Amino acid sequence: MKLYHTPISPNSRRVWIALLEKNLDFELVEIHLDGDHLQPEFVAINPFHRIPVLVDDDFTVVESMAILDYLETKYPEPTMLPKDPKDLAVVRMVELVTVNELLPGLNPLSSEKMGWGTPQPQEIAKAKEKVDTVLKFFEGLLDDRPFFASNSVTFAECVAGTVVPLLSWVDVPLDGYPKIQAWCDRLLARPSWQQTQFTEADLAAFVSRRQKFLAHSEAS
Ligand SMILES: N[C@@H](CCC(=O)N[C@@H](CS)C(=O)NCC(=O)O)C(=O)O
Repeated sequence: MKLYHTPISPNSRRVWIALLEKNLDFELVEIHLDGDHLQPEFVAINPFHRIPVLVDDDFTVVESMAILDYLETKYPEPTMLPKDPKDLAVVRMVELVTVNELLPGLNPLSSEKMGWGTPQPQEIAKAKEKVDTVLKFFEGLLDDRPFFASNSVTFAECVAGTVVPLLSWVDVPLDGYPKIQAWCDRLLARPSWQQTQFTEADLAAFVSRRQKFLAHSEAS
C-alpha cells in the first residue's frame, strides 16, 4: 500500500497512525502541497488534489474517513472500531466533532500560528471558546477506560489524538481537563505517535514552502 501524505496534516496523520497501529506494510509518499499536488500525476490519483490518498494495489481511496473504514474492514485486527452500539457512537462522535467542530473552530488560531492571517482579538476569543466547548464535551465522554469508549486505541484516538495534544502550540492549555491531559500523555507515549510527530522546524519549513506557492499562484 502507498499513503500519499503531508506530515504536518492531521487529515493524513490520522491514517498514518492507523496504518502503524494495525501493523500494516506501507510506503509513504510525501506531497509538499507546494504545487506538486497540482501536477497531472497526482491529479490523476486524486482529482480534488488533496492528501491523504491510499493506493492499495489497483484500488485508490481518497478522504481520510473513507480510508479508515477501508482499513478497518480489510484489516480487522487489531480492531479500531468498537462493536458495542454506545461505544461505537462515542468513537464516531469524537471523530466527527474533531473534524466538524474542533478543526474549523481552530482556524483563527492555526492561521495565526502559521503566520497566514492576523485574526482580530474577538475572533481569537471566539475560537478559544469553541475549543473549550469541544474539550468539555470530550472530557465528559472519557470514562475509566484509557481511551474513548475502549481499552485499546480506536479511530477516535487517530482523529482527535492528532489535534488535541497539539493545542498547546496554539496557546490552549489543557489544565482544566485532567482526563484529556492523561489521555494525551498515554498517546504521546506510543511509538505510533512518536514516529509521526513533526517538529516546529518541520512546520516552519512547510509554511515557508506553502507561502511561496500561494504567492506565486496569486501572482499568476
Ligand atoms: N476531507 C478531506 C480533507 C483533506 C484535505 O483538505 N487535505 C488538505 C491538506 S490538510 C489538502 O490536501 N489540501 C490541498 C488542496 O486543497 O489543494 C480528508 O479528510 O481527507
